[in-house]
Amino acid sequence: MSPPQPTATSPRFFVLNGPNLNLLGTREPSVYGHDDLAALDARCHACAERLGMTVECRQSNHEGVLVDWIHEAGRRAAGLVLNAAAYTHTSVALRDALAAVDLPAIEVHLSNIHAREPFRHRSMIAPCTIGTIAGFGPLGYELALTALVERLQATAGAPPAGAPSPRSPSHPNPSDG
Ligand code: DHK
Repeated sequence: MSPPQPTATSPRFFVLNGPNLNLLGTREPSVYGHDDLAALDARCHACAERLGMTVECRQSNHEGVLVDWIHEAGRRAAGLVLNAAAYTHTSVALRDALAAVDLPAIEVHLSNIHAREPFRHRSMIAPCTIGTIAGFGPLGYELALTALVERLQATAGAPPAGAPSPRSPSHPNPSDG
């Protein structure tokens, strides 16, 4: 069975990347890999298309900009993939933004933060997310998008992806309904 094609009413997810991730490809490649941000975004778009969704990918080095984008996701998206990078470990503002919006969110990290320095073991935002995926490089974003689709379908009462006769929620994106 061919995958669903994205349409105007396809679920829209945001993928937000935090500080220093604009330097992917040249930044500590032994930790963060050799793919640059454009390649990561392209991978997310391709994955979204396979899943019958649309995705908006953005990156900022600024905490307040990320806060504004989380608010926007709350109005315009059906789910959020967030790599808050260093702000993961420090930002009450991002945690409060996630708590303020009624949006399923998944925390992603390219590296395995639990195998690194102790200050990376703590996440301020994890309690406000469905879950965390860390240590799988760019694949983690695809895993997160797949998990969000499953969550959306489960919430809408539809069978999980791969099951016969998948249904989409009638108004998948908040601002569309
Ligand atoms: C990215 C960063 O920039 C770090 O500050 C985090 C995260 C880990 C990552 O693995 O994607 O500690």
